[in-house]
Amino acid sequence: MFENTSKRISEVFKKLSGNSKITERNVEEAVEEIKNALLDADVNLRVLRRFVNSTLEEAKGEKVLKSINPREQFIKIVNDKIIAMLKGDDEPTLKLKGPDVVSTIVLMGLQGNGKTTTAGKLAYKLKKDGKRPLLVAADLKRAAAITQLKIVGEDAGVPVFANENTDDVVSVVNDALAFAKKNQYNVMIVDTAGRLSLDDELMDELSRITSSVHPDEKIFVSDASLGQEAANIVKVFDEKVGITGVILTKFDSDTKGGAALSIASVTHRSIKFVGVGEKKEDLEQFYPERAASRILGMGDVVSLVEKAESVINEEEAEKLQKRLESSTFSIADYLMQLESVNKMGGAKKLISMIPGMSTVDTDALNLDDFKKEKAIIYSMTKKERDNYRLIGPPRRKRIAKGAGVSVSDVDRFIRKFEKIKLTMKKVTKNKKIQAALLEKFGMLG
Ligand SMILES: Nc1nc2c(ncn2[C@@H]2O[C@H](COP(=O)(O)OP(=O)(O)OP(=O)(O)O)[C@@H](O)[C@H]2O)c(=O)[nH]1
Ligand SMILES: [Mg+2]
Repeated sequence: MFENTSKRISEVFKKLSGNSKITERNVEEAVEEIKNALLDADVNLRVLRRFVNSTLEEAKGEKVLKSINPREQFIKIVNDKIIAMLKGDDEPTLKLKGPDVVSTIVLMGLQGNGKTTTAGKLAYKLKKDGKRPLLVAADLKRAAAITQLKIVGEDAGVPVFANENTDDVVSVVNDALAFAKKNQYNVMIVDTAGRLSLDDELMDELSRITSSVHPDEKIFVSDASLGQEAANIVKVFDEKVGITGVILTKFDSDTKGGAALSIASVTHRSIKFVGVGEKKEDLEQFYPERAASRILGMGDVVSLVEKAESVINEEEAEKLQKRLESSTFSIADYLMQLESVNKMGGAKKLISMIPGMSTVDTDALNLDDFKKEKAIIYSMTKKERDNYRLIGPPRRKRIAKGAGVSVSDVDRFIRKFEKIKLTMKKVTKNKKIQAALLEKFGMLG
């Protein structure tokens, strides 16, 4: 998502940095190129026109062009405009009642867009956040829907309220509410039926549910790969049933991002979460600011640091920090970093979040290098891992043989490690950033 767009936009910014002064013409050209990149990402035309006009209006002013850092000013303006494009009227967080009252979240949307899967992810997340969630099976259209929700619920460790002997969804949801109150659940997540198209029966059913239980959140679940078409569908639902926010699923798929880029501006509703895979953990809060910096190719430093934080625990980071300071950082430490990269769910994902790395073509990155490095390290003795200076030519030969690589592969790895060690000594004292940087070097040499 956004990869291609981000690559193109960072090219535009890079081109600007070649000029000592920026002219009106430069700005016009840059905006035109950004516009084309966004157009190819399938952004709604009206949204795009607003973006172009407001960016030009601000960026062509004297304040920008005559400033001492016109390029930075320009980037800031574009960044602000993209954030505005991605922001709905509400905050992207869920608005739920206090812990002693039952809140209700109704998930709605077209068939196969990911409602049931998202219900499970949301239940899992809320449970982790200390809530007592209850899943409610209100899809009585599809025979297997209840069974599917039960499987999802079991996986998330959250109970499912269902009644197989009725076709009255409103009574199911009301019974679920009574059940939740009685059993101290404090948030119901209602999985509703999907339809192939926008039909009155679906809207009517949803309206009856919502006017009966007055949900705290009415969330439209939409497949991100529908592109800007998603925005139009959301609009219809909002007009007919009323929604409070959107969850975009299949963000991990190879979509261009048009849905994410258009929904908020077209509907004024916020994207609250994005689904990034099929597993229960694959739901991320959507932050317009972070998405904007990713789109602009500036890397998502905050997400990166957060990710690094959750994987590398404080104690490990502390130890690492000490070693870095005393310059005893060893290959064994480096291996620890490599392992945590794997824990983070793939190098490619990570690379895209590192500032300046969005221009790296991740497809061309040979991730087998990773495996190779690991094999090399595994062929070292503990002493060698602790002190790489021991590794002279005979040892290199032995290691190469053990790892099934060439001696020059080992040489290259040692050289890279030396470089990392040197850089690490110089960089910031912030241990989270250090950990993040380590990974960057770990991958890119
Ligand atoms: N890759 C990926 N697949 C997803 C994501 N969310 C859902 N899916 C997949 O999309 C398919 C449909 O998901 P469901 O949750 O059954 O969709 P639904 O909206 O409940 O469908 P109906 O109940 O038939 O209307 C399943 O194969 C899911 O695994 C996501 O974020 N990423
Ligand atoms: Mg479903």
